[in-house]
Amino acid sequence: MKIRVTILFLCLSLAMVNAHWRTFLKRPGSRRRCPSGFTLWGRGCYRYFNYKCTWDSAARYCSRFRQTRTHKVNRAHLVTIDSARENNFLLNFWRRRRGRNTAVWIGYNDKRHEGKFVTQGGCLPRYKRWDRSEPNNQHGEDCATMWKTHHNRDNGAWNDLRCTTKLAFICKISL
Ligand SMILES: [Ca+2]
Ligand SMILES: [Ca+2]
Repeated sequence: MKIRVTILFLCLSLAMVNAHWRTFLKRPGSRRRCPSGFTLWGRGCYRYFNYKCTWDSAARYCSRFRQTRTHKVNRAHLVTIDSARENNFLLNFWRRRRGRNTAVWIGYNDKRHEGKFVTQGGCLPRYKRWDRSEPNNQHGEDCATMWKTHHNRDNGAWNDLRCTTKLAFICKISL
């Protein structure tokens, strides 16, 4: 009888510790943190850089940032966009920071296979938001931007541009 009571007591104690720990993990900021200067949204950290860079330089610049958690390092990359919701978030994020800039680098290029846009790591995009008649590879355009034109009315659509164009960019750390 004594042993049964002890086991029951131990189980109850473990359940309480477990519940407490789960509540702690769910607290805002306790689980997902972004490095200084980055904004947390969903499962990502985002930062806008108003340095005018080629696509390659922007990608290299992003990779210097990282977020370290126990046993895991998440490195930053040029922003990738996985859903219409994220594209919309990013459009508003960019609007608040862009000043007079009308295009910003995002993390896709078709340098290896014309017309097949992939991320820095070579993955296919999970979502696309190309503007009408884009990507058009005009004069060898291989790198993706989000852009603002009179025609698209600043709706977050994407356009390919020459990778050597110098633009501001957005880095993302996927959490
Ligand atoms: Ca191209
Ligand atoms: Ca284009």
